[in-house]
Amino acid sequence: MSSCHKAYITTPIYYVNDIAHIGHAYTTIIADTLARYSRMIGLDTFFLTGTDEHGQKIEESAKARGKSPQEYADEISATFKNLWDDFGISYDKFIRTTDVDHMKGVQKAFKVMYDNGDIYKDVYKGHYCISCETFFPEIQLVDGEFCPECGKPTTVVEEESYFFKLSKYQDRLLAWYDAHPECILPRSKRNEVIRFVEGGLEDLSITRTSFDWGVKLPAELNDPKHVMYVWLDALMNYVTALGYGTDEAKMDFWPARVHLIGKDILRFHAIYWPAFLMSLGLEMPKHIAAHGWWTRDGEKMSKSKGNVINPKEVADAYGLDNFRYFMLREVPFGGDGDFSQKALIDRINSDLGNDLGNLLNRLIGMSGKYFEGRVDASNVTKYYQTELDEVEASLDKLEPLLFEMQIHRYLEELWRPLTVANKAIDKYQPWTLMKEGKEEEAMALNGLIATILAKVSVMLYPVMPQVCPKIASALGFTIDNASWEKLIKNKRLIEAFTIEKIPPLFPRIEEPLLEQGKPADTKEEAKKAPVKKEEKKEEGVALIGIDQFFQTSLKVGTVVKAEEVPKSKKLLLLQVDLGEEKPRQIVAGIKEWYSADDMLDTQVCVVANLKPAKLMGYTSEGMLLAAKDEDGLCMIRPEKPKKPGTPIG
Ligand code: ME8
Repeated sequence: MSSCHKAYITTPIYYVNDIAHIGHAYTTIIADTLARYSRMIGLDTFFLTGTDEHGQKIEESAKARGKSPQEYADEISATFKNLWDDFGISYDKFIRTTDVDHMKGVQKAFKVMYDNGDIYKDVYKGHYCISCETFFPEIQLVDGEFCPECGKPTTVVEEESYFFKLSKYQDRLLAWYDAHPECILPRSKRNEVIRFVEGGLEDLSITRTSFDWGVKLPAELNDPKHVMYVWLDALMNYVTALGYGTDEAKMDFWPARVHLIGKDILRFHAIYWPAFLMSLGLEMPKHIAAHGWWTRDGEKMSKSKGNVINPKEVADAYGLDNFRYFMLREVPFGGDGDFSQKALIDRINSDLGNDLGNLLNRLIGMSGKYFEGRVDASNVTKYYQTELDEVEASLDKLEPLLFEMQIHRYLEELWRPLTVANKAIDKYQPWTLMKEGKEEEAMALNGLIATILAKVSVMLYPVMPQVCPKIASALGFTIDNASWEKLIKNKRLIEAFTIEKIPPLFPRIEEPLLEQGKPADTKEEAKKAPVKKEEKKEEGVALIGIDQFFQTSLKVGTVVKAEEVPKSKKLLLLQVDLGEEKPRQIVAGIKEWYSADDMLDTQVCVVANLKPAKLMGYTSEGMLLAAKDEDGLCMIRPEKPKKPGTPIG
């Protein structure tokens, strides 16, 4: 079924309980780069992305916002799609797990697995982490209660459930890993997976009865209280997007060339997914490629910490292609990366400005000064064969590096021809050649530089799809499959052309473009940003987007200690448990209405991601929500007791 002329490339489908941040952008940009490369070299390419919209987590998030799950999913899914459209991501399909065809396909898959005896009904007893949508055996829990992945408390579940016979596939999975050393990339990750599977696989609970927001079982099973486990539903997207179970016209794209994922979801993709595929009688994906984690200032990014980097802000400030280059060049695929504006600026000024942009400027200068803008590469081999050989040797290494996901090495290797070019100018000195009357040699040098720039811009295009066509246009050609064939596959020289002067592509950046040496705090920005005239207002307050709202982290807390702030008429000093390692100290101006005793052991609603402030010498690490009118002030509290740290939204 598969063909080596086809390339099916996927990203994870993103949960709609969060707005897109640079982690999501990273995965999507890598996938976009691979898709663009595949198309450029003439592969029939299908690039899939989308959103994951079912499950308990989404149902709860929607409820907390007073929305139906569908309404809520529609809103957030659109924010992902809009961002990718804004970024020019070249996806061929944006799937949503609430699409009718997807749901039909999942039901079909369930039926196939059921009919072939891989699904049975039993009772599930164990622990479930709603945040990770994952079941954990007791032995894996931290302190017998907390999720080993995200650290949040798990819920004890005892309910009737259908199970998938994962254990049955243990040996076949191990045989697959063994026979395909490149099935999981980077290869080191494959060993982790093998060790996990060798440790023994338990059957997997694949339905739930305690909530409703999911795909129902096939009607034939006549068991309407069950909905499918969100991971079964989600993983199936990779084949339902090609029409599995409905219109199977695109199934000839299967198997996937690569499923791009973050390392957090490797187990689902490298163990559950292949086992499901085996049960369905479908081929295995060629590669599952797991990249590392982006942190900010060394910390995991999360909404509650308020340290999420908004990829749109970074791209708007620094240029989308520069941002793409930085992400792909800075971090070895599979390794973790820390975002800093300094590193981004260094890459732009050094790699892009000095090495690439300056080379183009030098070529424009030389051609203009000596040859009225003409560039002719006819005599390059006569004078500069050594340089050409060196360039071709580097270019030959590129494609395998890309398909092995060594994208940082791909870019590193792609920079060698630029070094060859810059060195050649310094060594042969066109001004000296001209002085000595060696015009032919000087023109050949021009041709060499133009050829190198042309080849580099073709191979850099998948990473920098906006900038490279500009370079190509200055050099008189267009980047497409035909120019790739000529310049890269057939190793030809650039055809004679007259160079076009273009403004510098990478103006030097002297200092961080986003506030405080880091991306601006969106809330602060929002306060400062002038409200556009046409923006609607609600009672004099500017309307904000849902993503701006999500910048605020609201949580339920329990007051575990309360005392008066000495000498203050207004302030109480509270210690509030937000489900974190230690309680937060909050200084609240509520003493006129509540005594310390009134507050002790009560629940409150807290703004959890405010910058700490000092009040009467005490640091306050949050703010309580309260309502005040002419009759006084009252606290806003959850209607029923909730666990400390429960998000409000
Ligand atoms: O897991 N650094 O969705 P999700 C790097 N719906 N990458 C990051 C990141 C970070 N800090 N944060 C997120 C799900 N990602 C499931 C997937 S697929 C059948 C179902 C990226 O919204 C990374 O690719 O939690 C990670 O795997 C993905 O976002 C998780 O997105």
